[in-house]
Amino acid sequence: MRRVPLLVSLVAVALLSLVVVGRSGPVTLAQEGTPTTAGSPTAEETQTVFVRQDPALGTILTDPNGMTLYLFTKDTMPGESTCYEQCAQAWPPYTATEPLVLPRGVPGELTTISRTDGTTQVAYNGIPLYYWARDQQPGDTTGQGVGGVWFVVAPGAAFGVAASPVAFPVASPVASPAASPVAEGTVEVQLSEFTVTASATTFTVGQAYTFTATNVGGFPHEMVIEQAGAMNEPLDAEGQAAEVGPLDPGGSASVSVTFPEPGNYQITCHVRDHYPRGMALTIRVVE
Ligand SMILES: [Cu+2]
Repeated sequence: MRRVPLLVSLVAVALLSLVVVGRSGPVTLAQEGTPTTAGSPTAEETQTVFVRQDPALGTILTDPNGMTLYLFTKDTMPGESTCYEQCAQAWPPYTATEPLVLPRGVPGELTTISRTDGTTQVAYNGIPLYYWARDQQPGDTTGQGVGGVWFVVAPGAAFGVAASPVAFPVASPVASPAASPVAEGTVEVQLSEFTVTASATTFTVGQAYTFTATNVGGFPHEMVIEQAGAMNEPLDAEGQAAEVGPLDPGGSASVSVTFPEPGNYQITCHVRDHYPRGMALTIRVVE
């Protein structure tokens, strides 16, 4: 009589253990890499540079807020900056403190440069990284080509390699056309490892669009539509969050969005560390 409840509880404990084990090691997550430890800062917050898809320029490096980072072709020694005083006012060095972390899967290394004012500038593969003072929002790339010596930086870029036209070693499977404003209608979004592409990237304020996301990759992905540089703060879409998913591979879902004001927005996936790894496509909304 007494042994029955004991057996039952043992079985219950065994089942509970199975559930816990099953939760800690789903196959899809294990294949993708080390899971983020609960309670630690999220992977999105611990990367020094982020990878972003720009409709016109392709895959580029930004700071964690989504502000574009540039290289200066007059920096001729790896790991040394020649941009000071007036130059550094227009092109502020990207400074950060250790530890410097590259998103997983992004080739190369980050190092530091000790500037003469004591600040620490970040270099990628020896390339000193800068902001452009006239970029106002995350996703702006107005510094590209200025003076013929300032250019965005692609993941995998090597020091001293001609930067224009920009080559993108981490290529998107499908190019995102830099479209003019589109009419009201459906926008096809493709999610994969680790890019977001869309059939249109320029939109009009106040128009209703239906964004249909399809997961063409091999891992679960979601689609979040938000202000450029936001960290998983979806827009309001008719009283609901402008997000769908996570979608299993092959899955598809839609959300309707009306952009409230002009500016830069982004289509992202915030599953795990997909956002800093490149699942962020800048889109632009105009009057
Ligand atoms: Cu994803």
